[in-house]
Amino acid sequence: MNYEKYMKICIQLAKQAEGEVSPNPLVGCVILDKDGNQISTGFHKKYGENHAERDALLKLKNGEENEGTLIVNLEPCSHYGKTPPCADLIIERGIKKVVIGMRDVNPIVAGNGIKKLKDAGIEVIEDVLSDECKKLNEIFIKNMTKNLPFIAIKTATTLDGKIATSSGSSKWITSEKSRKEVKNIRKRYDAILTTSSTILADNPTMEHKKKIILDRKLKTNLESKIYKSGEIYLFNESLDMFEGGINFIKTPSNQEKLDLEFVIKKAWQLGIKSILIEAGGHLNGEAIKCADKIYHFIAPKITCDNSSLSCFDSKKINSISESKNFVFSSIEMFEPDILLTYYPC
Ligand code: AOF
Ligand code: ZN
Repeated sequence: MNYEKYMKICIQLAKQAEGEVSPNPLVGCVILDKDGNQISTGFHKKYGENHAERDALLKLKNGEENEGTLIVNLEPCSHYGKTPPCADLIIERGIKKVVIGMRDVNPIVAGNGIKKLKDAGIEVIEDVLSDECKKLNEIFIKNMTKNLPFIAIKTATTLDGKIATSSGSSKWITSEKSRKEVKNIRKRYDAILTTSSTILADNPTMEHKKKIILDRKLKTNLESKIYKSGEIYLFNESLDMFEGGINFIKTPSNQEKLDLEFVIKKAWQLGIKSILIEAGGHLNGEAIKCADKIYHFIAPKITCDNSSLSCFDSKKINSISESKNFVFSSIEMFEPDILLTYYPC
């Protein structure tokens, strides 16, 4: 039986809820009857609502799932949370085989769902398209295993890695199609993060539900477009208060640079599970140390300008062996640009 085909459907279903389920995982489910015909699908649509398995099973009313197969990208849960355990419902409904993409990394489930199913005599097949399933839930995995938010960086450059000319001209390096895709990427993250330099240079709107702004010396004008919508977390060295709809968060002062680790830990305490950094070369150069993923749009342009601004800008290194290494994950066209996605090694 080609379960990979159905696991791909689970992943596609799960992705429909991107941006809606945090802090929970993205989960999709397919059910086959005993003859292998697809009879139902489901997915986890919104935080607090039915899990994918329950969503798919509850659509079936006449017992046609009896002795059937359930395919799901994450191990079914075994705990009483917002809903009763999915493993119990699967057993109750007489499913004979469960095909899983990856084990749950949530310590309250972690193997217990599989054990419950096996104890009830259900055959369990594990690790079908496990790499794809882990990628789908990379945020959830980082959160559960490290107790920290997932950090992604988005940048848009010319072929020579530049984000603006030396005079600051940057509109527009990438195409409208690329900029539209940025909006889709943003949706996957709880918060976006940017800096005073970016706000002062571009006065961007950056439509998003949560915005983290690094402005140590409070140089930005609170009338800037970015402050007009969303929940604002303004990290600075002088104020610690909530005023005018803005959460001012005081960071340690007398440091050469703003302590990004402090910001990330504080964000975690505030319940932020994932952050998309959209800033300039200096912050990116710092953030690269703690980044989990990079989205890099590249336009087919070359500035040839030796003092134009680079997308990752930090200390000088002497040898290529000191550079940070990455693995490419995907390459997509957003005419005429490309989007390269890569991960630290
Ligand atoms: C989901 N959706 O489809 C599956 C999940 O907060 P609760 O009670 O909804 O439980 C969340 C946990 O349930 C989650 O961390 C994960 O371990 C497990 N499975 N969660 O939100 C789903 N299958
Ligand atoms: Zn569940």
